[in-house]
Amino acid sequence: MQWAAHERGDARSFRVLQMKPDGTPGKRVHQGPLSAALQDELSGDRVQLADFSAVKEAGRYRLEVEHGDPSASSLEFAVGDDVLRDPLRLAMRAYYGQRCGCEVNLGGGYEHPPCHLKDAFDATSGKTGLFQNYGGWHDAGDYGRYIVNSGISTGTLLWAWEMYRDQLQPMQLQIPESGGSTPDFLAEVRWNLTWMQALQDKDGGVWDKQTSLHFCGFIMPQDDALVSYVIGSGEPPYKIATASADFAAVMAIAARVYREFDPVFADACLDAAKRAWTWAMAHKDALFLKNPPTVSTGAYGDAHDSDELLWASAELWRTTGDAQYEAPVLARWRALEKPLQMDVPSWGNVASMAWWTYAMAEHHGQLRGDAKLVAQIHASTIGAADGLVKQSRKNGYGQTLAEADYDWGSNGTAGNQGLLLLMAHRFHPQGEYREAARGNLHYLLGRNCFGVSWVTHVGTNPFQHPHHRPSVADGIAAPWPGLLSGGPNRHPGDPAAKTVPTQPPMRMWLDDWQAFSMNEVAINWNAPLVFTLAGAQG
Ligand code: 9MR
Ligand code: ZN
Repeated sequence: MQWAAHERGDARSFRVLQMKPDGTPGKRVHQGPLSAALQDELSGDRVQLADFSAVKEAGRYRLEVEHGDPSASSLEFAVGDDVLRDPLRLAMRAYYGQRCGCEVNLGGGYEHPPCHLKDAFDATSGKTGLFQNYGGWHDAGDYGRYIVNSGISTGTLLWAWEMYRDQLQPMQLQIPESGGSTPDFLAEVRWNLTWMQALQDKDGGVWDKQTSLHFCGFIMPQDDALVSYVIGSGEPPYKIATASADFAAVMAIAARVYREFDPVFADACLDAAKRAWTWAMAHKDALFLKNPPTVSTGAYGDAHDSDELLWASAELWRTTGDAQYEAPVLARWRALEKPLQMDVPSWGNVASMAWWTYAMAEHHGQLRGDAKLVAQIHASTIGAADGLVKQSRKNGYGQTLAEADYDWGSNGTAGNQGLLLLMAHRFHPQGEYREAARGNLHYLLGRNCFGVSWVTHVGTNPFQHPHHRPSVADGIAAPWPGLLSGGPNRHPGDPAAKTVPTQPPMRMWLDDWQAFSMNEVAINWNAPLVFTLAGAQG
């Protein structure tokens, strides 16, 4: 582990002090030289590195730099094998805090009664009348629920289960289902899956979202009297190919994961997945590019559904082994004009999720896929991961983000780069990929130019003012726990964010609840955080 110190002038050495139980610094346990200073372009800071990986004894420490008088000192930090365990639990439990349609009680006053119980079909869905569908997770700082974003979020979490079950199965989340026969982690994810299932029409197609027509004010969810409408494209066939394909992918994963706990539910998931896939394949032109004129909640507009269809096909094939689902994957691969390339996943681009699930598909413990394609997936993943590792070496703070990554939700990108690195680690465990993924966690949890932890209630100096309605409206000073800030954005997208003067990209952040393009929280950013926290351990 390293500590990046940004100091006024260059210093030569540092020391690590162990904190005493009374919170004062105790004995010096380590000292060493600081690296030569480097100019970090992403923050504008002059950075020196302190390598204290020799400090292995669990405990709380502080780092001091000889720097004239008085000597400069870091915030307190913890060393230990289990330092990521509580952050993992909090980041996952945050989904319970996002639940819609039921009573939520996280303790400490973070609670609300059931919310958003008035539901109806909007004309854009092609139907009219009432609609009873409570549930799901509030997407972000708003109370909308969106299939596309639910797709990548629940998909990422279920992958975390498939890959890091040892970390996740023992986790106690203190949710209403705790103590039942399904592990807490899966019970929480099922809450959102059940909501998603209700957005599937009888013909197999899936609507875009269930939200009010406009965002409500900064009020508690139970005080939001707006009707939650099922919203579609506003023109036939009303349902959406991207949403339907993401839905199919997630339900196909769920069919694998829940089978041992609830085969009836697993069967329902598989059936829903197949019907959504068939609908999406037959309606590739049914896109949701922007909101219909009557609606102004989040759009998650996406002009390309080929990546979602690829993901749905690959997951269904992995679950069933049925060649009809493999065929589109092989066809897409053979039609590629350039070598296969692994992008960092995002809500709008899930192509690499498709390739990775293809490469992980097993049958009786044997890899099932075309050996040549699997080899190409491995190689291109390693290539992309090598690029990230190289970038992290250039950065003073050791994260893998480059300048272009400092967009809306850059902290989510840091999480998804962690996911890519952990895929590389799976394909090539000898590499440094897991260490680079850990580097992104250090960055998110405090090793950044603000010395701030971007996860609420985690670390010595967590951020305080997320764009998150319950955190603002509940009358409690501290925000709801376990939520990841969207993070720095070099393209400020709201009036509060626009008050930040133009600076190096990492500095384009503000701990202000109004700055939604920099400091909102979202289920698709917490999911790769959970994944990376789970995969970085062990
Ligand atoms: O995460 C989304 C980001 O990629 C987009 O640039 C941005 C603007 O369209 O929207 C983000 O998603 C928001 C969604 O539309 C509504 N709920 C809050 C989401 C996070 O800010
Ligand atoms: Zn709600």
